[in-house]
Amino acid sequence: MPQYLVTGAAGFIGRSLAAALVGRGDSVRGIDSFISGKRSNLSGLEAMEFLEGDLRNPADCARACAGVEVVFHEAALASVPRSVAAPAETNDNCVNATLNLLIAARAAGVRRVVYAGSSSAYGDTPTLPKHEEMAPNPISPYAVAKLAGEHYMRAFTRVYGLETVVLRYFNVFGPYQDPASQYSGVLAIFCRRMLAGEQPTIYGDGGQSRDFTFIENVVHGNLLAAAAPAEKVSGQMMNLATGRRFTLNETFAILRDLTGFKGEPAYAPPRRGDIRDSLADIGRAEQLLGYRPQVDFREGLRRTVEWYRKGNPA
Ligand code: UD2
Repeated sequence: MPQYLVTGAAGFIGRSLAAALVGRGDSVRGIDSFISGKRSNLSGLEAMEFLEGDLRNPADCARACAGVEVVFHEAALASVPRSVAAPAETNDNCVNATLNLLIAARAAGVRRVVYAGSSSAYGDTPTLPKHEEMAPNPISPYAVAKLAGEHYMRAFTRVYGLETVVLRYFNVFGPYQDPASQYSGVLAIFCRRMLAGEQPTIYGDGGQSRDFTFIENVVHGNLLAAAAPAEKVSGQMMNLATGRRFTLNETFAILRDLTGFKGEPAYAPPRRGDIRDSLADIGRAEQLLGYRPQVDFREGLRRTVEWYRKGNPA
């Protein structure tokens, strides 16, 4: 029986986490519906037991959770603009799916669920850095949906005693992030376009900033969250980020050096549902998990550009 379940195992973050678990010799099951995950992301994960399934379906959740000790819940439709275009779809795949998964996890005797939360929960409040005591202020349907999942986690700990840990990710980037969709993360899109010599588009004036977090830091935080003592972390929510922020204009300049792109960005009107600035206080994850960022932004970008330059994704 696998010890770990990774939902969204064919997606960017799920795939990376599953690879780390498999790499250290753990037994892992992955599930993905391929709505946004890619079959090609499963290559290299042959040691993982894979289920094609959809968390909107309770029977698939039950199959996925059977015999598992710890669940990493990474499956989601991860995009603010996608949720603006289709809020019900985001709700089904984030909120309903998460509730189904929790019900199945409890029924199967899963010990702990580690949940991929989102920095979007903080919304557009001017206070920086964002710390966990701040009242949530979700703006987009996506932010609402990811925040609802957080509340379900805490409720399942309080009411049923299921161990849950919420990690609020801040703009994760790195190898295996899909650059090809209009709903992709900005750095994946910029890497792909600039390596191809195509002009990237900045929505707004480019002064908006993000605590861009390299994927290895997120994997590291998840492994710590799975292993930490329940009395320290169960029912807790914490930021998972770097504690540094870069504007899109700064990011473009760094990428110009890394990719050799010669042009300027195009500027277009700001995106609906966007927030201006995002920066994490990472003190709580440091205190509760012993978390420290392993790879800084520039090094993460360098590795990411190299990955796309090699012709990935295949
Ligand atoms: C939100 C969350 C993030 C994660 C993500 C879903 C915040 C602060 N962050 O990311 O934690 O949950 O949703 O994967 O809420 N942009 C351009 N040009 C492009 C594409 C994007 O300028 O071609 C801009 C976009 O308008 C935004 C910034 O880049 O200002 C980042 O956009 P994103 O879609 O990469 O991520 P974001 O911040 O919505």
